[in-house]
Amino acid sequence: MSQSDILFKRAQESIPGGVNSPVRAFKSVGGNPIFMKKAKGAYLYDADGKQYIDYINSWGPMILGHAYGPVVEAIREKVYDSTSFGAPTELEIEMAELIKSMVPNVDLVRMVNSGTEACMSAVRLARGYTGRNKIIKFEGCYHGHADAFLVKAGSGVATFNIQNVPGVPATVSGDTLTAPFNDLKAVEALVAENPNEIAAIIIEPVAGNMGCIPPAEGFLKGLRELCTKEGIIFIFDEVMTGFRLAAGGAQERLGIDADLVTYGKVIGAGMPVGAFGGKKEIMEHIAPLGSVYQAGTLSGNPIAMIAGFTLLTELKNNPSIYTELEEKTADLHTGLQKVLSQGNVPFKINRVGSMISVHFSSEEISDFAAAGRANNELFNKYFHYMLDNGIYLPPSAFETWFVSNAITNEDIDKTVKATEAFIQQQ
Ligand code: HOZ
Repeated sequence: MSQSDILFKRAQESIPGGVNSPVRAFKSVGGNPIFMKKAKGAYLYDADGKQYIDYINSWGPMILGHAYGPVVEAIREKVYDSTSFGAPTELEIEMAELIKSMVPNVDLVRMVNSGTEACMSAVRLARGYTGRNKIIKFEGCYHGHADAFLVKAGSGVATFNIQNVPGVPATVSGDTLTAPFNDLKAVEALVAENPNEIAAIIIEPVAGNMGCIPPAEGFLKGLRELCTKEGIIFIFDEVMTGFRLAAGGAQERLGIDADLVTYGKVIGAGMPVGAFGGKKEIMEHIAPLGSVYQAGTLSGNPIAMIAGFTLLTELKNNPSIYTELEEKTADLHTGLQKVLSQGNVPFKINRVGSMISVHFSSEEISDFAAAGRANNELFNKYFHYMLDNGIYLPPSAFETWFVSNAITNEDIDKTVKATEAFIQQQ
């Protein structure tokens, strides 16, 4: 029995399902989760000491790899000044100024503690600002686990095929309308059927919770125009794409401005942080300036702030990081494309920057339905083959892979070779 198996058995005695977030449970891919002990750079080390090349990277934030030296040092120095004040600090101003300098259409930004909180608060603000209740989200997009978002959601909700989440009142979920990702006409129809009732359209500009799905040409532009015309707040959930796809996130990379943007784990360098920000005219409705109430004792926590501030400063000052990340992930893409093409199994690889995923399917994967029609049983086998070979992929086809800049050419070669060996067996 491995240490992970022993720990999993013990964990189930005191933690629901043995895990603190469902996608970690390996429930859909089968087998027991691997318990991690430490990580450095591109590698994870489990409780048995086995090394893995990491393609999850804490679901995004480890852009420069795990235990990145300057981040570790900054935390170490800061922790002696206290782990929490519950009062304002200069560091919070510096963090807000840094975010504004990287994302020009953010005038004001409020720190929270997770991506869920950021998206939940942004939607409340949009509702408070517009005086409307309904929102539109996209099938397979996941904006955290707040009630309003657990409707046709991606990530674990899709992985475990949960149709209706008990505990979410129909009075709340009834105000969440959904459309297929990349289907502008369906959104236009929803807006026409609900005149002056839609407060916000919230979207992952590059979807990452049903595998990686890029926006189709003109889709985000069409949504932007529709929102402007109808007085709808356009919210970009950049929890995964923010500061990863470019210094200015998906907004910069795709050339589209949202009205509100939400951020998550990346701005805490993996610490529990989130934020939402946007135009002054909207943001000044948040308390204490306005009466849309939103609060948090740990918001702007000094340890989380110094970790995020250090990472974002590195990203801002070294634009070559984005070129390197792009090249490395493109090499991985090319390598996987080559070896998978030599097998007998249809497949599609989607990639935007350092977000990439493989679906075993003969059709384009441009929305949730297509992702669901792929051969996800085969993905599960692929996952385990890779795991056995020291490569840690997300334990679901309904998740994107994240590449860190700590990865080496050798790591990429190893990943491609393992994929080749797997596909030759099919
Ligand atoms: N898809 C999630 C991140 N956006 C996975 C992380 C989790 O739910 O634990």
